[in-house]
Amino acid sequence: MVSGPSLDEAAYVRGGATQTAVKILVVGHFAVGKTTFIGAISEIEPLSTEETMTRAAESVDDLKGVQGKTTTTVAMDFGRLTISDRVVLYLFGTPGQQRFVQMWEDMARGALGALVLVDPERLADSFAVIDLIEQYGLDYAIAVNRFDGSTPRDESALREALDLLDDTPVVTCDARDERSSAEALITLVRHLQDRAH
Ligand SMILES: Nc1nc2c(ncn2[C@@H]2O[C@H](COP(=O)(O)OP(=O)(O)O)[C@@H](O)[C@H]2O)c(=O)[nH]1
Ligand SMILES: [Mg+2]
Repeated sequence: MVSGPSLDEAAYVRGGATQTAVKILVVGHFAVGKTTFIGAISEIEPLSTEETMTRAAESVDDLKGVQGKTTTTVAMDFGRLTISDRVVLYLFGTPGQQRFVQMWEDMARGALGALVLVDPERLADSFAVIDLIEQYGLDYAIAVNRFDGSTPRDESALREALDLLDDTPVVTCDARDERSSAEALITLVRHLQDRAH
């Protein structure tokens, strides 16, 4: 288990003002929208290590119901979002497939928390990633990426299916939309601040 820094410990001075750099993981299973999410909100050109899927990966990654998805993140996405004068988020998109489990060791280090993207139509696919989050002791919030045509699921059913604690925030977002994605991250940061106090 990795114990993360507190918000205050991450403070540094930039341009004469004290800013707090906060490392946040954006995690989720294959094709849940991590690259889309970071691309929608990053104020720097997002760094993405997408690579055309190899045939080998095709047999591992479940492509059912995900048409037109021909790339997968082999390592991670990286982006930055300033949410206030004081707080800058550094976002690391981290794949949730079990075969990336070794990467988590590095990614979780120094992370304050994680936003878990969830597809309401493929809830069972999120079990593995939530297990990883809990294994690394990261605080998290759930962002339900509402794909077109997906039926809105009631929150209590989703909480039960994912076996969430009562105080774990659940928000809905559209990973393509800057505003709703930023709101999901702000919900996470508030939750992390609450837990720190
Ligand atoms: N309709 C719709 N498509 C989405 C949404 N989020 C992601 N996608 C699409 O779903 C596919 C997988 O998204 P991607 O960001 O690559 O997933 P990742 O594997 O988690 O990085 C891509 O073709 C996206 O364009 C969404 O909110 N609505
Ligand atoms: Mg990706």
